[in-house]
Amino acid sequence: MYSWLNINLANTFMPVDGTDLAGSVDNLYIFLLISSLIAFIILIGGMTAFIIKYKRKSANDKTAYITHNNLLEFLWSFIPFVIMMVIFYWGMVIYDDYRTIPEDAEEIHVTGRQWVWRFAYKNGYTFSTKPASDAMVNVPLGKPVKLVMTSGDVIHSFYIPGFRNKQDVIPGKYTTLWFKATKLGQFQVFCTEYCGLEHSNMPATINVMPEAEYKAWFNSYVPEASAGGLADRGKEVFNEKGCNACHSVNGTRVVGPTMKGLAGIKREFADGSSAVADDAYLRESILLSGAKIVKDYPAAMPIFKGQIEEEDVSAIIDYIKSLK
Ligand code: HEC
Ligand SMILES: [Cu+2]
Repeated sequence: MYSWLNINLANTFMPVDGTDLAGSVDNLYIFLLISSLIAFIILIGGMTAFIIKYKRKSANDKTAYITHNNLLEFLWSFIPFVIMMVIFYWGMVIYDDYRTIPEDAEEIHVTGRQWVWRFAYKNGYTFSTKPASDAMVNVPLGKPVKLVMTSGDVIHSFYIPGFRNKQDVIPGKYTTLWFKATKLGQFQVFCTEYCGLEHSNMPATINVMPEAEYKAWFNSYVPEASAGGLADRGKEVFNEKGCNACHSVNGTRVVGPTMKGLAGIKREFADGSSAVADDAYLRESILLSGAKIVKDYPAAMPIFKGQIEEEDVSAIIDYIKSLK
């Protein structure tokens, strides 16, 4: 692309593009850069030319007194308007792609803390970026990957320059980021929200592997005997915290609703509103039970905010999702 310039303009200014999204972001960026450059030349060049050409050379120089020109005024308003709308629409299309997460995306849980990232896979594989190790965030080539992220303390931000996407990681809620890697290799992750002393030293590395290799790695990982998968950990916490006293996992009603088949269904609340039981809803129900009271149930659930580690909340949610 841009071979008429004889250089790959995009990669001259930007890190290697590891996703299709990166390519589209770069194209828009190049368009903005070039259209700004052309506008700059016309504007500043024109101004300079007129200054020289129409310089008043003596006191009795007569210059034309022009108040307005309808055609010119229309053109210099309408042409920039059209260019702005092109930029708006182009940006909207890219943004839509960036925010619409494919249904079949691989899910990885991410927790940010001062000053470490922790990753948890469905198969029970978890690792932290500190103390320093060679562990990398393995992801498959050409398959959508969804990061479900939260923070254990302050706001962080998960930025993958090579993928041209980033998302704030916020305490008290889940945010998501997705990508589909189109190049093999390693991509650097930075924290891009100032989060304290070691903020600049909070890297992680994404490792894009061929799909078959990723699958083999994913399936061959055997969690340590005590740990089990993410859902297994969730089951442990569920029983440890006494959730099982009020919630069954087999469909029967105890004090609260059963967890069986809850994930993804529509819930109706005492106040007449409703919502889909997605990750965010489950998280809120677990930590801040009073926020939404399920219809026909008592507001009997204790508040668990501050009682359960973020990692364990993710594990419980995974457990609930496994109870089909
Ligand atoms: C003292 C009983 C009690 C305990 C203990 C309890 N819950 Fe609840 N829970 C309830 C009741 C009652 C409701 C329904 C009313 C409401 O929405 O608050 C509920 C609602 C929920 C919901 C929303 C369910 C739905 O159908 O939409 C989830 C999820 C949930 N609890 C998870 C948990 C988890 C996880 C734990 C343990 C950390 C837990 N609960 C501990 C009583 C309890
Ligand atoms: Cu930071």
